[in-house]
Amino acid sequence: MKLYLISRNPGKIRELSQLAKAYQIELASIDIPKVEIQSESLTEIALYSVAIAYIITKKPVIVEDSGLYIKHLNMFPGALSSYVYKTIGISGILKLMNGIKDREAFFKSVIALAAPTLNGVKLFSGEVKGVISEEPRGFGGFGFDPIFIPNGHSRTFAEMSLEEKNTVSHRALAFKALSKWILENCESISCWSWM
Ligand code: ITT
Repeated sequence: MKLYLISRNPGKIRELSQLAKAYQIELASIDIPKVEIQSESLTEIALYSVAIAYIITKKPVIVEDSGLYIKHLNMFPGALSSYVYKTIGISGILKLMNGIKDREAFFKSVIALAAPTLNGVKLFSGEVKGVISEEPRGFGGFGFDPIFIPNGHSRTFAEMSLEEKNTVSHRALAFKALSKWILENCESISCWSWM
């Protein structure tokens, strides 16, 4: 069974490809623009993105939208994470958090699926709670990984291997929910016909 991923983020593509392999799903990239509406809700963004991608491709497609939510910053940058990373970046976030004791944060991921044999779009999500570190640590991963320490760990996501991050991340939880749903419903949605 094959799914097509629409994303221009190589870090995201690497993680999702490894996850798909583990769940025996063939994941292919498809190079069409990912249209993103402006919204505070990752779910809304993912829903419209996948609907447009499906209209263009008529293939089984997924999009993944994610963001970092920092409690002290009233959940900023949230759905704006990609833009905030490109503008003020990690150093900008650390400046905003300078001297702040409450460093609680979480990552959220929403995966939206559309396919020829599906009635509408299916949505799956995952969250991982953690804290914002005092300084950037590690060189792995992408985006805000060097400043996010998941609860129950002492290292940042950027200090973990891809495999280790994929055992705890928001994206892994959302992908697991997607795979489980496909497996459980494969017969009624003819998932074997997804090519
Ligand atoms: P595509 O839309 O092309 O898939 P993108 O990077 O623009 O790529 P999003 O709109 O979903 O994707 O933005 C997510 C941003 O949130 C991402 O660019 C990072 O800055 C941040 N982010 C999300 N998940 C992350 C993770 O696992 N590790 C580090 N940063 C993450």
